[in-house]
Amino acid sequence: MKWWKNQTVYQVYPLSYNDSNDDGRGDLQGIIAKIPYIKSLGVGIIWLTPIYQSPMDDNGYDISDYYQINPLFGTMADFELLLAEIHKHGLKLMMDLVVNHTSDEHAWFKEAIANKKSKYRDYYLFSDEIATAETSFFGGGVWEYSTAAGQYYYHLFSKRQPDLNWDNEHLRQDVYAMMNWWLDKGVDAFRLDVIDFIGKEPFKQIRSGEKTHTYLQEMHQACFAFRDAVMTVGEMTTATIENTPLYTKRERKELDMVFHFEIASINQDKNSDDKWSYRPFNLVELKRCFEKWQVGLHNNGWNALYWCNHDQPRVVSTFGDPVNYHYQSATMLAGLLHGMQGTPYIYQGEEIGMTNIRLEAHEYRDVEILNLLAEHKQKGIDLEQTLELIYRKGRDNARTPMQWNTDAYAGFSKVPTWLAVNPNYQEINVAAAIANKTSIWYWYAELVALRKKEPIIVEGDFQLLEANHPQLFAYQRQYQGETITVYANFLGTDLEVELPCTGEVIMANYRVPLDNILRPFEFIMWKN
Ligand code: ISL
Repeated sequence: MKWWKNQTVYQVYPLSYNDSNDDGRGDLQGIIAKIPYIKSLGVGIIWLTPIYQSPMDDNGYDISDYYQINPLFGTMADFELLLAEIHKHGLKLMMDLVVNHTSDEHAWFKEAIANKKSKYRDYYLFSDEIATAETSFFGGGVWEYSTAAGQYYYHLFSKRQPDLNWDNEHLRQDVYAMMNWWLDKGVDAFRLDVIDFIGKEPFKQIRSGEKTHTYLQEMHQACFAFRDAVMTVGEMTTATIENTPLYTKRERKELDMVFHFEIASINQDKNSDDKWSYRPFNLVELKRCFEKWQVGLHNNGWNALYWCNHDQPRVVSTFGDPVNYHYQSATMLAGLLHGMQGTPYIYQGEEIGMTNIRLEAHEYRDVEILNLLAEHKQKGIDLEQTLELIYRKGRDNARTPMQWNTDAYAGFSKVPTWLAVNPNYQEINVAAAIANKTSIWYWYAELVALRKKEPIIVEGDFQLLEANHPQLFAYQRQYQGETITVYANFLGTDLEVELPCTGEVIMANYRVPLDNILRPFEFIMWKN
């Protein structure tokens, strides 16, 4: 069995985890101090979002030097200590790799625009005209004029994130050399940012073409094949159940697993690729979507299971009820996901049920939100209306500082923080969660432990029960004569339903189940 199959990943967003040097922003020494905390949750792998040199236009997803640590976060010595401490605690480190694009401050790009003859010109994508009407993820078109270059360059994300030209072989070799440099240092895993786009054909408006597979196979040979056990997860907005096995089937030698977006975008307008569009989610559709991926990848790939990350609003705010049923809804949602097959990802603060935040327009920091505010202002759209969209889906919901205790700034820092702390830190914080044996935190720890203890959670198949029920989320897992059955009330009202009641209750967020009724957000797992 691959070493990560029964493990859980814990995602750290360094800017918001723990500030050790009182500048209002998190850093590597801050993370080092919290490794025992992370370890205590039982997880096996820490995923760090980018900590490389960066002007921070997109909080590190705009890298200006792949070989340097951003001084904001610390030094290379701090990084090496972090890695050593992670290994000392028996944990593994997953680095975030952003190689679809760089920062416009990367030396390659600076040379590319300064000198048409430079070999780096072809590391990026230039055009004499606006070649396509395609729009970028963060608003506006994908072609931006550079006066220095005298041409337009292509960017799928902010205009400060020019896309790399993966058709250039030298670029590819430079990237592989850099990846090997990190792997030689002892990094155990990579999360590959928007990796489906490396096979783009910008002039044909194709973002994820066949070439993505060619390059991933080449990368695999260059960086992973000769090493024991590097774990890789590709983030792909274009992943479907049909194309995902092509990335993850072992014999194809590409990646281990993929983050798809079908659950994360379940409350988005189906006919629109605008993430801000909204359509209330439908439980039957949500269940069917999970079923499709659980059944589709069983013995045919591997799921990356997540509700939350640094780009998504907090799950308890989206699907739960943080006001009336904070504990019940957070634990129900966690139980559903962690009972499935795949590798679960916990995003910092999810383990204590951190929630969304409502800020004033000037308090937002995310480039995507700032672009939206500017665009809507220009179009004359009412600010209140724009803020409603941001409250629901804005990425800063996930990026507020980690809530450690009831001290000023939630114990994250001693000074004003780069992004506001959620005022609910007085109730929702790690110290309170640890002090209360029946908190969300202990529920997560139990789920993480269960995966290590029960092969059925790792290996079992998946069968959705009562598929068309509008309020009940129920499923069964089977493996070698054992069965796990899960029943969950997805809403905040009582639900009369016949419960299976066979076997032993192994997880129950109301502890003692009643007969044939599920209370608001009640979750029960039986084993027999
Ligand atoms: O969150 C999204 C838009 O709101 C997603 O579409 C997101 O842009 C997509 O998931 C890609 O995300 C990754 O690459 C981006 C970076 O901003 C995100 O933080 C990262 O997770 C560009 O590097």
